[in-house]
Amino acid sequence: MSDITRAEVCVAACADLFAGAGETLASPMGLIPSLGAKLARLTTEPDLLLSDGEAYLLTPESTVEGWLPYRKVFDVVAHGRRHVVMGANQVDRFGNQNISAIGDHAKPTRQLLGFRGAPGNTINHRTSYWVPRHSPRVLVDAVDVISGVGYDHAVGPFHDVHRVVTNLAVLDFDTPDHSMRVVSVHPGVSIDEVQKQTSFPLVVQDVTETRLPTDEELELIRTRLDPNGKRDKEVPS
Ligand code: F8G
Repeated sequence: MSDITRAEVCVAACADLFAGAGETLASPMGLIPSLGAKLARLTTEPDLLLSDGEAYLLTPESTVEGWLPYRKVFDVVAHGRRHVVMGANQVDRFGNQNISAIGDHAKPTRQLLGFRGAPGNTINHRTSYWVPRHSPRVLVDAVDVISGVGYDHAVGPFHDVHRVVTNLAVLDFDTPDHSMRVVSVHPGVSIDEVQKQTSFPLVVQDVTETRLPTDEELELIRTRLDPNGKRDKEVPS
């Protein structure tokens, strides 16, 4: 088991995001969250629906199994049986996410993707984030612009920012004031390192080590889901 890579640990951590999801639409953005959603579907969550982000529902091996055009995605967002895993240029201690702009709103230094589906996602259904390079630039005290809504601006009963999975750790907001907490650090990573790469003080209590993928999961990742090892480009070991 000593050859298990950091990328594979991250894929299993992303699969665990969907634990108990049942018949839910998974909308993972980026390679590692997509591998995680497919892995969950092949193991613990056989009813998980996998969107290609355009018009189809796909099996883990990319066979078309359903038709889900954009307009229907909005219906599912509003209905709430969806779990999106978005990226983030910035995420702050209360789970606000920024994919819109960097710097002063009146005169940003960088224009990014825009708000996209982030506001609607975060007020309607479960949302998690994937951060492939955990650093103080991404894990910021307060985001420059709020795209995805965090707990200090939470509106309505369906707001549910679940977890942040990074290349170093798994974090959540299960604290009295919903500030970010370390759930687990990946094997070989220290809590000090996670804190050093984060711009705000993290809640640290009962931290465990992120689990390793099982033999079955490793076999699926290596032979069926990502035989060419693209995962190692997103998260080098
Ligand atoms: C920074 C920082 C930083 C970046 N601090 N500088 C600089 C300082 C960097 C570069 C420059 C660019 C339902 C739904 C939808 C839909 C549905 C509805 C969604 C219809 C679909 C379409 C729609 C949202 C989905 C994601 C995002 C996934 C990633 C990216 C990224 C990188 C965000 C992390 N902190 N950061 N800079 N989308 N993408 O030095 O400077 O800025 O930097 O759900 O859409 O509309 O709704 O972003 O930026 O989840 O995760 O990978 O833009 O590529 O290149 O890093 O080099 O130019 O000098 P990026 P990047 P320079 S849901």
